Amino acid sequence: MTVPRPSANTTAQARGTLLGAALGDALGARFEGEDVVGGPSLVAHDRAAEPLRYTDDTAQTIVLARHLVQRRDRAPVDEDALATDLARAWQAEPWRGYGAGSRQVLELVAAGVPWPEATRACFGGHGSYGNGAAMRVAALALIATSLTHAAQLADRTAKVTHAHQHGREGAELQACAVFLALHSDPVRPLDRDHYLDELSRALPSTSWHGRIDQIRAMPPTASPSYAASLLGNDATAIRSVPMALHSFLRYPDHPAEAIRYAIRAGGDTDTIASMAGALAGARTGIHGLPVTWLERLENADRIRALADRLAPRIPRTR
Ligand code: R7I
Ligand code: MG
Ligand code: MG
Repeated sequence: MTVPRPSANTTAQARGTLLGAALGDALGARFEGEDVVGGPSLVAHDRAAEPLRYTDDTAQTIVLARHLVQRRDRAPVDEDALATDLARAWQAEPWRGYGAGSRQVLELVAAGVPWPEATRACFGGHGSYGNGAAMRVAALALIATSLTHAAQLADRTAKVTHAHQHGREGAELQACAVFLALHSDPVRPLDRDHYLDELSRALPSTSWHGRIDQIRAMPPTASPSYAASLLGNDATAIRSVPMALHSFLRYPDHPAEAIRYAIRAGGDTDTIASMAGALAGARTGIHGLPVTWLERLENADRIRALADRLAPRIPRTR
């Protein structure tokens, strides 16, 4: 098979996607769990010189990106292998701040329990509806050939840790949202209504349509805390992916502003900012990300190298 040569644009966008996700995570990590994040403490953190260390969000994003690179021409997702890869990553770095449900699932998988069984062992047997599957999904958007494909791949990667329908659909929504951002025309202003219409159509489940309508109805000047009061800002998928989407739609051409807005909403700051960063970074490419942040980011070279391996697989749509 001939591997298409990446254009400067696809390389920049692949880098923007993965590094945008990592930057949001690493910047937001310091504030995870705080109700409200004040401007001054965010500015101080933003301008500090210390390294930006990422959390489980990026650790798992890297696992998935590496999985896609390693599988190359084969079916892009192998659920058993992905579950094992995620469990190994958790074993290697259990201190990255994993959610309680994911920790439990990955511990069982590491002990040899098949993932379909392990995922049902938590939260009373119905599985997790946390945002852990959504937060790691960005790389899938780089190789997806359509919105439907993005949603299908997302579901296959989500279910190895998140059995609950909402945990899986959150991943579908985020993968589709990154796909649309990646393939949006960077020269024209993003058409917010059209973008949300496409997302509504892409998701077979109607349980998210109400959330998408809430994003659509959000006043353009909504403060981060007001938006969080309507859309949520916790570690469940249904109360975090919409907030990330809204943060991106506030600043579709300014990843740093989208990330800052998401963090100022408080709550699950690393994860919401990571998802917002992936969305905005996919649209602007790496050139939209602040160099001063990239210089401080842990393992930035490794993440960039993974993006470069996936860039040739971004389908040309324009
Ligand atoms: O989804 P998951 O990996 O969590 C990701 C979060 C992100 O914020 C990361 O940055 C990291 O901090 O963790 O892990 P889960 O524990 O499965 O889900 C996250 C949270 O959602 C849980 O800890 C619960 O608070 C909540 N949750 C549920 N609560 C009640 N019943 C998820 N599923 C349920 C449920 O079924
Ligand atoms: Mg985290
Ligand atoms: Mg988090």
